[in-house]
Amino acid sequence: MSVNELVSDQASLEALEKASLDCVETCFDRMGAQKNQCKFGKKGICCRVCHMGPCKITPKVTRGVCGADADTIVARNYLREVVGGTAAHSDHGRHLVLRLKKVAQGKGGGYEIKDEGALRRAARDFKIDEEKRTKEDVALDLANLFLDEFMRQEEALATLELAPVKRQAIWKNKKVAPLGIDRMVVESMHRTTMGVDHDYKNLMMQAFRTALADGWGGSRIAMIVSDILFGTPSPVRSDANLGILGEKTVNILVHGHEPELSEILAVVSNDPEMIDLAKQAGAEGITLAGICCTANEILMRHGIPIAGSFLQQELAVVTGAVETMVIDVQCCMPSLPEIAAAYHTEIVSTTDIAKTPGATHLSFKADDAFASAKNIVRRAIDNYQRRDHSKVAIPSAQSPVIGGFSVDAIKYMLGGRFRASFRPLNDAIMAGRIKGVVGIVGCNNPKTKTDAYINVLTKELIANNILVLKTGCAAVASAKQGMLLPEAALEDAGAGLREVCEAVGMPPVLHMGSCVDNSRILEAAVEIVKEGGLGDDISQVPAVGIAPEWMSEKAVAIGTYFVASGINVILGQPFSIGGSDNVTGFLNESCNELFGASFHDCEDPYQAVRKTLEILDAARESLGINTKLERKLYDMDDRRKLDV
Ligand code: SF4
Ligand code: MSK
Repeated sequence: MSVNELVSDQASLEALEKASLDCVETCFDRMGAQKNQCKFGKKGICCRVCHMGPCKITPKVTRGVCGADADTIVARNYLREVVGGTAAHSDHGRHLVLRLKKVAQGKGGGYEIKDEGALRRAARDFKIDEEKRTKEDVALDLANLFLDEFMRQEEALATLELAPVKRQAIWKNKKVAPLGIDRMVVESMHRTTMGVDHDYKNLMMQAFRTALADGWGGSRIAMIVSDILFGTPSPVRSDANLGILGEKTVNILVHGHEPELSEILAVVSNDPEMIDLAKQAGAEGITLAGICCTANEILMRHGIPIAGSFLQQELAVVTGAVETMVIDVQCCMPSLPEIAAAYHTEIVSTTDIAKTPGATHLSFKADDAFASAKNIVRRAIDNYQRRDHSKVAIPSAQSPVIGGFSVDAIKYMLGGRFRASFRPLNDAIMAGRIKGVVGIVGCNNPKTKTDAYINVLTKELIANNILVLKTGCAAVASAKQGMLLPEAALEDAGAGLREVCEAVGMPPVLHMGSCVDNSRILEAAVEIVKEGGLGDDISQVPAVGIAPEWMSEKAVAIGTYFVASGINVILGQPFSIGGSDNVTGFLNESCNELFGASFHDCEDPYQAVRKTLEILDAARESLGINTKLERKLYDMDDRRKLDV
């Protein structure tokens, strides 16, 4: 395959060509080497939960040794994927809550409560008395409440109460309201081990229950606590793509997901003492940039540039210009040290739960965060002197980007300081200027040309007057194309969406953050419901979630909690469930009756646009707003009648 068929953007193209010249193998080569990937795995009909197996299901052999059929095996495998995603997001959340607790106890180790307003708002949401109390006292109560969310044995999660009451009732009636997050993960692993739960429907309901513990529990908690500790994001301008690497600066990349270390590195890399050291080493300064979701986290809060997305992690090293790549958890390829060995780059792993052979392990001590961060920066500066300039080729491509659209920031953009609200958005949807809202989320996957589906889809949606919210690597894909700028509205958006974006000065595609920030999309959906005029449950809002190029178990969990929350989800490649018609029918059809939403497979972006329009039109039809109406203002009386 030519490199043009593998990647979309010029920087990746150039780096991939360089990798080939440097005889460096990347995931694109390894994808090719995999040739025909396992058909049984793809269909979800390979079982290895006990050692009478592994068993696979074929037309002639319809049961495993124990008697499990395709339905049981596919449903068990699906639930285990949801568990993997839920565990990843939620463990991230747990680490942040533990940090908040230490900060509240005065043992924060350099961290502090950056957004007291966010803390007090969260406290009020969970009925914690915050008036006339110190922020530390309030933070301690909130941290304890969140820690209890992981441990609850018999009570449903308190965070579910952030959803509209109608949605909460659906979860209760269908018996999918999750108990403690840890309990859900443990119970799901128990139920999918040999000889326990064999009823595919029962297993699928547990998948929804576990995913809800992620979206409304672990991920939501991670997001709330990040905002309290590191600040609630607001719009900030920066740049994206490999071209942000400095020819003459010490380049440090932070890669992974948890923001604790990268937050401190953002400060330390600006420290005059460190910049002086870099100059003494012959560099002009220090460039800190991000890969994957850490990039999204530090872009949103510090305006630090994005070097690239998931499939650019190896390509960044191939530029030969990276002194240090700091990795923590999730989406960090084990191939990195081998690629780094072809250059001078040092891969530094920082968390004891995630070690990679060949990487230098420098255990990050959050209690002494500045010392840990300074040590990393000093090593990078030392390493600059080992850079082989004959091996350096930094692609020039980069695009400006605006990130930082938390729900608070969107409210502010729409209504200004004194009337911050979603009202103008709801009115625009009701009047037909905006057809609906779509969240485009998830990863890249070398099975398809990087970013191609995501970016065609994004352009088509905004041309159809659909406001697009983005997270994760899908957001980075659009950032690299210059689509996360207000100017994009002028060029690509339909007339109605353009009018709204121009009036408030916001892009038609909003960068809302990292993987755990998909819970911000749920928060936005709730705000739309609360604002009134578009139904009293999330399932009534003209909204769709799309994961065009997903690859991770986390995306499976995210899609599952979106559907359980009432948002239809379109997948660019189907889940590994094709071996069971019953499980496929359950996810693609039956769960509509349960949750008012289901999954849809659309292999190409144009099919996805058609499906999105169909779903949005149906939602608008049921709301009675599928014609261009005179603008009707929703008054206070109407709003009071809302049961949300
Ligand atoms: Fe085979 Fe059943 Fe064991 Fe799975 S649980 S590996 S189907 S015997
Ligand atoms: S980093 S999970 S590749 S979005 Fe969150 Fe990107 Fe997907 Fe990882």
